[in-house]
Amino acid sequence: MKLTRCFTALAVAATLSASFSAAAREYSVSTVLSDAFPWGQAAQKWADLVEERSKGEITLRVYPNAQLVAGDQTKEFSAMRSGLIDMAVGSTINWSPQVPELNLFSLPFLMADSADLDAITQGEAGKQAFEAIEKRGIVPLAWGENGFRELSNSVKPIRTPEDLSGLKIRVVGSPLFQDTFTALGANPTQMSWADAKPALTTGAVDGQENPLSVFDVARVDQVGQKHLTLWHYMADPLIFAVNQRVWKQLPEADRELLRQAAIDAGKWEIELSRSAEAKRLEDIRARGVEVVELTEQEHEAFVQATHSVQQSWTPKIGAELVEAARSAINAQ
Ligand code: X2X
Repeated sequence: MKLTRCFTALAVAATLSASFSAAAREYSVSTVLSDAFPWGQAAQKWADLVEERSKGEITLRVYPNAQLVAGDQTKEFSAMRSGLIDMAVGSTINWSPQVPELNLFSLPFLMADSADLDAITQGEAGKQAFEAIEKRGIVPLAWGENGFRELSNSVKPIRTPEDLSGLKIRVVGSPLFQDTFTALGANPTQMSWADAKPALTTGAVDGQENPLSVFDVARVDQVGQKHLTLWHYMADPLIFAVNQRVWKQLPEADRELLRQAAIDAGKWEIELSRSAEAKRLEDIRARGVEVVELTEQEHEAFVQATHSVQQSWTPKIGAELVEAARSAINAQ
């Protein structure tokens, strides 16, 4: 009798723990852009690799369009920290309100090209950026990429900071962008990506800034954005990351699996994204968008006009981190 009861109790416990672990095997992954974009594809690749390598034991379910935070992309990091979201593939821009160090990547004209970006993410500065994320309760695993952000508008070709004067430009909700576009004489307006396209359609704003992949896939040309200036003023890397409590509950082998899959998905997506740029630009031109390529001198005028932003934001980001990034760039 006693033995039977004991057996029953054990069986119940076993069933409970099996169903608990089965339920705990699905995790939510937040992204801002869907798998029509490299960003969403990065998250899906992560999910596919994890599914395959765990033999179906771990499922990452991707929720695009910042839907887990009702479209408010700058709340994604907090939602992940509080456990409302298990994991995310997020942009440094969207997480920078909670992790000021991530504004590093938004400093105008700090990085000239992909080599500069890689020098930062793959070196000491990248390590410091990851430590800053970790300190705030999130475990960063790997880098991906949204891309170098270019400037578009519906009014006129932009070749000089003066051309931007008074133009209403939609920017993401990080205060640094407010400062950059104010320094350029524009009239910046913060709004989420969900609100950006309607605002461009109605003409509530004149312009926006996003990587070529976003301009191309979202068909930003169709909402009147006929002028595109290639100024490469900054690039936002993506970061694959996990809530700390979720991470701590995982067995070591699963952590390793998740981390390696994120690293592999990130590398895959960065390559995919970069190799598609030339064709995207060609397609954008073919749709009748007037593309402005700046001369070195014209480019330099934008660098000078935003110099004050580099200075005022360096202490907020951390002088040591900015210095590490600059030496990584210079050491190439
Ligand atoms: O909102 C944007 O511009 C986007 C999609 O690029 C980001 O989430 C940073």
